[in-house]
Amino acid sequence: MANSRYEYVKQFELSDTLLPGCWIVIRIDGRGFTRYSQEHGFAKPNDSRALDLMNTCALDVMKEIPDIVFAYGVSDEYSFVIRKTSTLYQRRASKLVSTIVSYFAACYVMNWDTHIRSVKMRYPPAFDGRAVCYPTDEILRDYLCWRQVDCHINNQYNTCFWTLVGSGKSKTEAQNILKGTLSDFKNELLFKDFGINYNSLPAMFRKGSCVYRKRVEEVVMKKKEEKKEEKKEEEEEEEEEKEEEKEGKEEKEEEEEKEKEKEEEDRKGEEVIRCKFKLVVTHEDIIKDKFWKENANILKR
Ligand SMILES: Nc1nc2c(ncn2[C@@H]2O[C@H](COP(=O)(O)OP(=O)(O)OP(=O)(O)O)[C@@H](O)[C@H]2O)c(=O)[nH]1
Ligand SMILES: [Mg+2]
Repeated sequence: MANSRYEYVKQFELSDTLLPGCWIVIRIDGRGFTRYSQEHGFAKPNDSRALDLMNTCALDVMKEIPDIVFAYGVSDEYSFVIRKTSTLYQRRASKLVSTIVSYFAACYVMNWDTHIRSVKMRYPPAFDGRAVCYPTDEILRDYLCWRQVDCHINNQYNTCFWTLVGSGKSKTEAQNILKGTLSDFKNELLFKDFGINYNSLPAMFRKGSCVYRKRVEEVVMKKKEEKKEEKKEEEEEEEEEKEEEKEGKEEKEEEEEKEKEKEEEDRKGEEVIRCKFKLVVTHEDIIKDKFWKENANILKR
């Protein structure tokens, strides 16, 4: 088919293909969520319903795009890690970012009522998004550490800030008390003045949320499966027996069959462990090696 004379405009579309062989992280962030959370009466500094809603949306995104191997969320942001070898949308940044960000926002609206039942959504949420490539596993892990450390610093500050405000201090007074203070001071302030043990606060607030496919072991009773197999086998055996009768086969073969049957009989009721990968949301430390050793499958993909 002949090209139209307007086809030349395609030359203005620049390539935005992301580097091959690198991890791709798409980070999305709620637009103007300081106001959005106020308008919808989110609890300060953390609203479990709003965070659960974000996690549900992240799960939905991961179900839709299997090339995402890990996601980490905190506050109004989520980072989605796409596997190194992915060729999804030919690794075009704009396609990847716009698909993930729009799907996430749509899921946020769709899932709102399940999580935030008592509040009517007053106006549509929006998210921005960006794509960044990380060339090695180590740098990817450092990226995720950066986000989790950020989660800790912000959460500890916000917990102190809102506890002080809740105790009657003005926002300026609370700011001045916390200005330039270190982590230990904040922990002590919470404990000594308010009897709050920071480490006993919900892990979702302190550690953020991880979404990934976890290797889980499932105990399956072999008996159930065997019943189906046995039925099939019995039918096949009957068929074979007819054939053998016809062919006049020797008794030896019949004995072998009986032996086999006996062995299978002995194995009935055995518990068999099957491995499968299940999408989970957890709130754990992703800075230490432990997590990555226990879930080595994530970075292998
Ligand atoms: N009350 C409450 N607010 C939250 C919660 N999670 C996120 N937020 C709000 O969302 C904001 C997220 O920070 P930012 O992304 O830097 O601020 P933003 O207003 O979204 O601004 P832009 O991202 O630049 O558009 C926080 O400052 C909080 O005000 C929550 O669980 N409870
Ligand atoms: Mg934001």
